[in-house]
Amino acid sequence: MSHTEFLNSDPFNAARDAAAYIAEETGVDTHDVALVLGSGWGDAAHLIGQTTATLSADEVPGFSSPSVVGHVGTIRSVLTKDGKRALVLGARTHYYEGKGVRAVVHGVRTAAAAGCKTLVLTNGCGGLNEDWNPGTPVLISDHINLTATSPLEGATFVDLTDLYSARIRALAREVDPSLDEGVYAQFTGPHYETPAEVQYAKHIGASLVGMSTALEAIAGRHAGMEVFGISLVTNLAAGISPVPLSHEEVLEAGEAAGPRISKLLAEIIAKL
Ligand code: 8IG
Repeated sequence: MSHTEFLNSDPFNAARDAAAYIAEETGVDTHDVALVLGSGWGDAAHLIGQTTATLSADEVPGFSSPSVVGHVGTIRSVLTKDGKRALVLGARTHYYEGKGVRAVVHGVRTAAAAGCKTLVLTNGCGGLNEDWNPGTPVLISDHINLTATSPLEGATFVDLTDLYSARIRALAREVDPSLDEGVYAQFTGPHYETPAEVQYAKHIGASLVGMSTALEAIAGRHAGMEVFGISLVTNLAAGISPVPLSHEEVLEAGEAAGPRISKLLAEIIAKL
């Protein structure tokens, strides 16, 4: 059976299998916190602690290699200074890859099955607030799921009030009081929004636009984890700035943000 067939035959059983494989291969029975690294965040986990094991995602049951360059296909076990075990998922599957929602949330369900009580979701996204220069990290306070789908199937009525932990957002602001908050709208992509779609997102209350996170957050809440989300605004969303941003500028801003977001992540995780 292929990884995809295995995953689709029973997603929760596949997550338990993946967690058992991770426990076996890392030698760590229970992980405490899971970290999903989005674009721009690939190097941000290095200050969290010491990597004790690195697995290639495609060897873990139900996972497949990511198709986007810049999304590292590894799963790492990291030991923090205060003894927490972090599971760092560098292998996000995006909805636009067409592998289905079960594949999108498999990493999150695996993290829950591996024992993680906290889920840290990071992403790179477009910003609607002109004050957010490329390279600005923004806390996610809530989301709008524009994918027209859900990771939950059947009559699974999960409450999403306060989905993004107010407690952990407060911890993040203790680390960096200048952090702003925003509402993240998940579009399906893979195309970016038109300026009209960005205005629509603004009218319905979004201030961040991207192609991930919301579906994973829902699966995380369903699995009983405390969810924290943080975006790196890598560009102003289409039509927000009168001046088109140069790709070079965006990359530079992202690079410049590296040390700040690395330190931020490590300090937030230390406070959990
Ligand atoms: I990086 O402007 C990044 N990812 N949907 N829109 C959407 N996704 C993104 C964007 C953006 N920038």
